[in-house]
Amino acid sequence: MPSVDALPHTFTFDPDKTALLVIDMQRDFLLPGGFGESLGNDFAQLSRTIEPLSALLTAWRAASLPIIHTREGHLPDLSDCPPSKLARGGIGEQGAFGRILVRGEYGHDIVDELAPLDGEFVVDKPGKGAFYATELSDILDKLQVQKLVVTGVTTEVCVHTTVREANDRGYDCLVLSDCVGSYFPEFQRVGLEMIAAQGGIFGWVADSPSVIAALAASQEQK
Ligand code: TIU
Repeated sequence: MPSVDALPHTFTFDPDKTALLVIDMQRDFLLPGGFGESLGNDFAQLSRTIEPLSALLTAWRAASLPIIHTREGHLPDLSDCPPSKLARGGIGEQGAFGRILVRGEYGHDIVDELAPLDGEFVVDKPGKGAFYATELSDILDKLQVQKLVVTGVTTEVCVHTTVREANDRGYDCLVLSDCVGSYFPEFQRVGLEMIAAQGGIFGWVADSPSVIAALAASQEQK
């Protein structure tokens, strides 16, 4: 069984029971001029994840393992956006790439480099967590998945919310440090530390080359 050097200790996974989760790699968060930058954030802190994530997707696809992409966003009439979220501004307003975080708009979709392929799941979520008001739980049940390799943005917001809930739901989560990003370097560092602290309180942390190597080794043994 593939095993990965991770914090706080080795992460072992059965590829047939493991899915790759790619959280919110959307233009509105990652591109210059997008929602993220309009909030005063440094988008480059996120865009550095695209290259390693692209390599990981290539390896994951070569192994024919399940891939689930998520997108944060709302219906055009914003009826699925809680008033409290709407009141904080941005959502639904006109941005550089269309209405911000509205489904169907250019900015809401995933960056070209990581575009989902046919057969991959795309889960639209109105919240920060990927389970709230989505079909993610049903997808994982059908796939008989027990472990998740988690990537995407941002580390301390949508990645954390999702991993914390996945952990409560009984999934072991491996978060890849080079494939998750925060606009704030300090939050990135501490966000990763929080996951693996206290003996892996809600997950494991490793990097993508370690996972790619483990996958390649397991393919060779087949
Ligand atoms: N996907 C996600 O993390 N949504 C956010 O709004 N993150 C921020 O850090 N703003």
